[in-house]
Amino acid sequence: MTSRPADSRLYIDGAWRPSASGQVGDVEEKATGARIGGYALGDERDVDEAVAAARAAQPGWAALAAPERASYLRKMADYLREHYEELVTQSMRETGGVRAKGEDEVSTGIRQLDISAVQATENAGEILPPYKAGKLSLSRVVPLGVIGVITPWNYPLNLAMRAVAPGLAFGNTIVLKPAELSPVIGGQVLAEAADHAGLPPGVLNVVTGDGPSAGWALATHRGFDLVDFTGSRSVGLAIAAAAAAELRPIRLELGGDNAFLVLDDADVELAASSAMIASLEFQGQTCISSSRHIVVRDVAEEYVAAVTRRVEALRVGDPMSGEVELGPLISVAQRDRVHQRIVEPSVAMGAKLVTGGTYDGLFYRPTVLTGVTPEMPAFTEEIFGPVIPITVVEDEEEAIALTNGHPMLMNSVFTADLMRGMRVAELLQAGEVHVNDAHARHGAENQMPGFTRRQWIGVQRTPLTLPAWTADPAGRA
Ligand code: TXE
Repeated sequence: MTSRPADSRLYIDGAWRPSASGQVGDVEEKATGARIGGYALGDERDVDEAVAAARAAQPGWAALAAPERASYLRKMADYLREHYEELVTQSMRETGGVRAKGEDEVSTGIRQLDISAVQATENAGEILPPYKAGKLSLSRVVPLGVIGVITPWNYPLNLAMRAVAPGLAFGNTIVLKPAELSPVIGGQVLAEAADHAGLPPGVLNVVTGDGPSAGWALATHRGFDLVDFTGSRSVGLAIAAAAAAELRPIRLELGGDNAFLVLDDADVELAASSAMIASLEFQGQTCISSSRHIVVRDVAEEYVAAVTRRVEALRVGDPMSGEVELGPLISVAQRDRVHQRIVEPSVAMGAKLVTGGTYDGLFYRPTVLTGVTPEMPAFTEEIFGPVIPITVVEDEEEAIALTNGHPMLMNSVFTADLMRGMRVAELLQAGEVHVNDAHARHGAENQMPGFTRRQWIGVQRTPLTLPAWTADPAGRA
């Protein structure tokens, strides 16, 4: 264990400090409800100071040679590697994920630092074909400046790192506000890594606190060149409306109502096994979770049976105390949302509860619903819980039509014919589509936003001939 204090602090301008209010919130272990620490409750005073520190640090940070910035990132990665086991455990306790999820989260965070360290030294811009003779035209990649980052609780370390690593690598400075449900693994740990790496003061600042106070102060602060938000659609909408009124730049990554298509020629057993990952990994609390299974009638009965067999065999419990596949949901609010806003109303509207639909505390039994129609919440809402809603369609065409028209991040298509899979993938509106696979994250990690913009510079290399009227009248013939 590091010498981490019981109550985490804010990290502003290279120094650890309590929040201006002096107040501390509870960090809970999700599976047991035990208090495992505290976190400083920052507010707008702390955000103001963090923005000022980031602003002051930015020109110097951007002026460093790219390999120097990269070496700081590598040292941050070293810190995470040295504390790997401890951080996996911290993630499991704070998020309620099983060990494989914790390992994925920490190792992805490390990889993001490694990748960004390389990318920063590779792409400084281009020399462009001159648009007129005698000109040298350059397109430089330059940092946006000071970035505000607000992150969620589901993959706290790597969703923060997805912004922090490339942001820092390209010369931005950052103020990070992690989710209050996971402030240590999603905030304190990044600050520890920065501190360990000797990052210049102000380059990375971490202000923990609640959404409506620290979060909103950050989201609406005018000192940022961009605010990057990952979280719920409702908060994203409020941030977008406030930003639009003042023309402040933002980037939002919200949830998705992702689809899992099983076509008539699919390997049904493979599809059913993949469905466990697609919909139940981390209890379904992932923005890329499949929350609609759209299955062609020819294989529907077999698919429902194959999925149900697997779901019924899954073990749900405390990830720290034994072999389980599913841990607790993150909060009572999240559990109630899944049960009262998705499962119960869908059943009331005619969906059949094949298995699950019950809970004990935060432990929700994985659930299969059949007979789901496009009007039901199980079809129209992002679920963010361990539910597999199955909708039967007649053919591929109907499957594609029903899939599109929803906000989607990632889809899966199961078919024995890879060319057919490619063709269907091209017709789907998701940013990422997997054929015979789920949650594979092909390539997305290597294409993280770097928070950069282009600056074009044109230099006149040869003597310029200007029109006569621009000449000094005193010298005119
Ligand atoms: O998210 P919130 P919640 C979705 C998913 C889930 C729902 C609820 O649908 O069911 O969100 O999760 C900060 N101003 N996703 O309630 O509230 C908050 O402190 C500024 C999808 O936890 O959006 C936290 O740091 N900030 C997502 C962050 O916003 C505010 C992953 C996310 O919290 C704020 C998680 C405010 N007024 C949930 N209120 C994904 N895309 O992966 C809260 N925050």
